[in-house]
Amino acid sequence: MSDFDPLDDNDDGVALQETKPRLQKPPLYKVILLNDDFTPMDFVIEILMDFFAMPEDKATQVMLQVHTQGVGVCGTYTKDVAETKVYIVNEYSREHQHPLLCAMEEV
Ligand code: TYC
Repeated sequence: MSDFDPLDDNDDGVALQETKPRLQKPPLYKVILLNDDFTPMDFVIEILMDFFAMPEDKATQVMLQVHTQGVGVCGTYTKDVAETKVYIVNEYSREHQHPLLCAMEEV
């Protein structure tokens, strides 16, 4: 006959504590633009509007921040999205023969 008794708690006195599943938040990356002396300001504004969905006034502000401070943040994204943005911006700049550099760094 089976030892299993449904009226017994069948835990042999061992207390089991359930662990809550905790999801880690994915690391985030800032996509940044670097200043140079050659890329036209209008081209940088166009990049910020077209690839980072900024309105013109915000794009102008960020472009001027890069121009005066050397670096500026375009946005913060998960790794895959940041990598894709960096890639398409650098490709687009290269296709238009501008030395504009886009990069990413962990937040
Ligand atoms: N410094 C450039 C100029 O004077 C403008 C510029 C701004 C270039 C931002 C790159 O990421 C940049 N034409």
